[in-house]
Amino acid sequence: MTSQSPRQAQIEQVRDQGYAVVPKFVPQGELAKLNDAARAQLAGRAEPLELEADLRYPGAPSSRAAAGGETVRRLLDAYARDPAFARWGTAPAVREWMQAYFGEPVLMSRAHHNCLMTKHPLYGSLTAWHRDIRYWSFEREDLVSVWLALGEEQIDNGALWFVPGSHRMVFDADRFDDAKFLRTDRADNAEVIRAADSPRLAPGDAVFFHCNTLHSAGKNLSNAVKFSLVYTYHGRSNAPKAGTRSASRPELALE
Ligand SMILES: O=C(O)CCC(=O)C(=O)O
Repeated sequence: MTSQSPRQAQIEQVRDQGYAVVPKFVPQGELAKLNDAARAQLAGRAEPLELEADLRYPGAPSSRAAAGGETVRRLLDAYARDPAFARWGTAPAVREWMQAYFGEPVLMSRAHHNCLMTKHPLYGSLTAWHRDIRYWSFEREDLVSVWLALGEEQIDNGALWFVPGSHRMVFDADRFDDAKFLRTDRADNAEVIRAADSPRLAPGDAVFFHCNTLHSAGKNLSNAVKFSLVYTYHGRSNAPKAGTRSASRPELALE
């Protein structure tokens, strides 16, 4: 019997559970560069930015004029912001993982995620239960994101929660609200969420997760900003639908 490589085991876990944590995915030296770039980018506040006040998820300021109204949630287009971010998004380790998962050449979407997420202690919001496919329009619902923890991520500073196996569950449309968040007023949804887990991430750990995996995240109750770099990939045969936001930006082929 041949034993499975660590990467193949991670891929099987994403197929089966919808997500997999890969410890120490980024070497220490590169992680330090990513952290430096992240802090410089937040201080520089170059557009395009998404502010907490724009989305107004629970815990966010009510407007840009309110206290904390300028709090950044996402620094968009991470790929173009800094060479360290671009290097990570197209790193051989990411490309090889994705090619092994999709079984074909892969592309990175620059229209979705492709961001540095910041979660701030005071005005950082919580994100309710959802599937990322709500953002996207592709031929097939088969995309995988990589969430890279630049620092510690745990329940107290707003880490992600996942429902194992939820990417394979079939839900009627009325299980979700108009914004495609899982409705919290339903006992059947509460039952699904009961199985959720929040993996603790160390700096440099990555979580790979499928676009249909139900996930959420809490508020940041610590006193430090949490930084995470997030990119999404798909196989070459799975094209974005013409005329949708998913097709609005040229994609990046990982060669
Ligand atoms: O950090 C968070 O609040 C969760 C973000 C998230 O789930 C998303 O952007 O899809």
